[in-house]
Amino acid sequence: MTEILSAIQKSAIRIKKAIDVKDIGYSQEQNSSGETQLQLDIQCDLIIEEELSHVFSVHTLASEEKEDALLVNKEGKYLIGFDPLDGSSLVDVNLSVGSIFGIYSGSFSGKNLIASCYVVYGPRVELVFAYEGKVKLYLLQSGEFEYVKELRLEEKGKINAPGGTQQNWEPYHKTMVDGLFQEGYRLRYSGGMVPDLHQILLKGGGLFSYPCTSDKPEGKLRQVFEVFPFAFIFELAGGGAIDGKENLLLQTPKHVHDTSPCFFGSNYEIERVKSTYASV
Ligand code: AHM
Ligand code: MG
Repeated sequence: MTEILSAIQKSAIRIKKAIDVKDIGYSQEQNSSGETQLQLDIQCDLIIEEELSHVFSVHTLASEEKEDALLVNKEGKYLIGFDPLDGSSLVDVNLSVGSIFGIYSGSFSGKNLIASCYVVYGPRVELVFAYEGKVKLYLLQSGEFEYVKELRLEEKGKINAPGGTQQNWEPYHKTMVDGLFQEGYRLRYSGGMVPDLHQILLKGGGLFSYPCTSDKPEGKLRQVFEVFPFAFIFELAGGGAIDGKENLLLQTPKHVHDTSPCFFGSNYEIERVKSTYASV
C-alpha cells in the first residue's frame, strides 16, 4: 500500500504541473459516457496509468476515461478504479478539481474496498488517504506530501451541497433540501465533488447529495471511480454514505462505469435522507 500511495503522490505532483499551463486544449475524443474529453483529462489519465502500472501489487487499473479495465500484472493483489481529473470542466474557470482513487481487492465492489484516496488541486494541493481505520490529510509542501491531521466528522454539520438540476428533482427530495435550508444550513456547491466533499469533511459535516433525477434516474456519479471511494472515506470518518436507503458500499456494479444516486454526510443529515427516502 505504501508503494501505491507514493505512486498516487507522484501522479498528483505531475497533474498539478499539467493543470498549471496556459493552454489546456480540447480533444475530439469522447469518453465512455459520451462526453468530449479535455486534452487535460487524457494527460492526467496517462500520468496515473504510468505511475500505477509500475507498482508490483497493482493487478488491474480502471479509469473513468477508458471503456475497459487494463490488466497490469496477473500476480498483483489490488484493483484500482480512478477518476483522473474530476470536475475538469472547472479548470478553465479556475475552480478546484481533483483526482479520486479506490483500491479494491478481488473485484470492483463496494465491500471490496481496502483503501481510498483523493487529491484536491485548489489554492493548495491536499491529499486525503483512508486506510486501516483512519482518514488522514496531507498537504503538498516543497514537493513532498506532509501529514497534517486525522479527519473526523461531527454528528451534525452546517453545509448543504445539493447536486443535479433542481427542475429534475423529485418533489420529496426538494422538500428535504429546502427543510435543511430552513434549519439554517448554508449552500456550498461548486460543481466539483472533490472540493465539495472535502469542504464538508474539513468543516466537520453537512450533506452532499446527487440524487436520482427525472433525466438521470440512476444518478450521475460513477460507483467505482467516484461514489465508493468517497463512501469509504465518509464511513471511516464517522459519517455515512447511502443511496437514499442502503449503504453505498453494499452495492456491486454490473459494469465498471455504472452510476448510483448518492448521499454523503454526517450522521444527522444521513438519518434525514433515510427518513425522507424510506417511504418512496
Ligand atoms: P465529471 O467526472 O465529468 O467531472 O463529473 C462529475 C462532477 C462531480 O464532480 C460533480 O459533483 C458533478 O459532476 C456535478 O454535476 P452537476 O453539474 O450535474 O451538478
Ligand atoms: Mg468524475
